[in-house]
Amino acid sequence: MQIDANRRRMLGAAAVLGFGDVSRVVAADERVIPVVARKFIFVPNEIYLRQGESVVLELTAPEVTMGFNVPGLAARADIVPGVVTRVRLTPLKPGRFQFNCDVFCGSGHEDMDGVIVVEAA
Ligand SMILES: [Cu+2]
Repeated sequence: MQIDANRRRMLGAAAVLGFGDVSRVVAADERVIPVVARKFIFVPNEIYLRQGESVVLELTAPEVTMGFNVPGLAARADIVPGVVTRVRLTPLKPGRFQFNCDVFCGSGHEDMDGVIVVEAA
């Protein structure tokens, strides 16, 4: 099917580059990790992935609009209340990648951060 072919190409590109993309679709074999952004913490704020594993973060923000930014994995998204924002990550290198909220959400915003730990396959 044409859609499947396009989707495979997109996933292939993501796998080569190791970037994150904002997606509406979750494949059956992908691990889904819910992440809640609240004033002023991400829950969880430590996320463990395996090198080469494709996962989808399901981001929600119950209070106000938040940002989710992982510069080391080239992934970022706005998280708007009432909307589930999905970000696919396929990290190709092990390491520790800091993430933070990059949308000002009040005093305490500066402390909103966390880490994605990618374990070697
Ligand atoms: Cu913030």
